[in-house]
Amino acid sequence: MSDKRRKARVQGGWAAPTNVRSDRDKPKTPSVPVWVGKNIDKQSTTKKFVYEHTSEELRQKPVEKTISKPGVYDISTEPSGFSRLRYFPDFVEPKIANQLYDELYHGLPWRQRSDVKNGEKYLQPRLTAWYGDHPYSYSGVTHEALTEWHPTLQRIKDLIEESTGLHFNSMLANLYRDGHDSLAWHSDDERSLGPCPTIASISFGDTRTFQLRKKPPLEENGDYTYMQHIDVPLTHGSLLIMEGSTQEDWQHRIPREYHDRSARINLTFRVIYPEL
Ligand SMILES: O=C(O)CCC(=O)C(=O)O
Repeated sequence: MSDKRRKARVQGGWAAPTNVRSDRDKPKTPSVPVWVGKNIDKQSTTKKFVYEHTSEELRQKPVEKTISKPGVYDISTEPSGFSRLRYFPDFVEPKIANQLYDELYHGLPWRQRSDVKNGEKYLQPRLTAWYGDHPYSYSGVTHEALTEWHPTLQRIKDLIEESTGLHFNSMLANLYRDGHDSLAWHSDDERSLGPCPTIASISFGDTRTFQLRKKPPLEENGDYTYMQHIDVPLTHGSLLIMEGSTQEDWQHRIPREYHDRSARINLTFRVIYPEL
């Protein structure tokens, strides 16, 4: 019998149940169990490897939400009160929205302004115009306001005020020339806006995603990883109203896009209290 076949028979013999094996079937060569000398039947003295999840790994990021339907959304109720969004995607019908977009695009004195970050001045990645009775300061820069409301702005302001019962005395206009233009994370929480400001934001032109993220509690040391994020695709003619603690408890931004986008205009109507 060849070596190979003998080995095969011996192995087959080990595989058979021991109680039915006759003497004849016993392996002819004395064989040593393969585990002898390998200590696998002895209690291990070393600690067995046990995979332990850290509390960090078990934390789940909250599922990102998207708001695209009309409605009133209470996005959080703490710590400082409720934060509420009201969304009206079809606030201005498309034909009128086209006309308003053209008038704003060609009629406002758009300029690229600077912000200051960590002591350095840099050009904002968008164009702006500021209207109202008072100057406005944010990101370390004070912007003089145009006090003479452009007729198209006055028309839009009237429309929003009549529909909502709210009143505004200031407005920041942003023109995002294409998908590369953006607005960084921030809150509209300047002192001059007072506590819990209500801000009405109307959009014309290409849809851009307005993103919100909940501010983390102190113990998170500014880490937003596990905080709730909400996307609101702001469409042509849509109106979004931010109320309550939205500025205190959330940040928002318009991120840069990696797909082609055409221009978009956004107007945010606010109330400025110069005495604050
Ligand atoms: O463009 C937008 O929709 C957001 C504008 C905004 O956040 C702001 O003007 O503070």
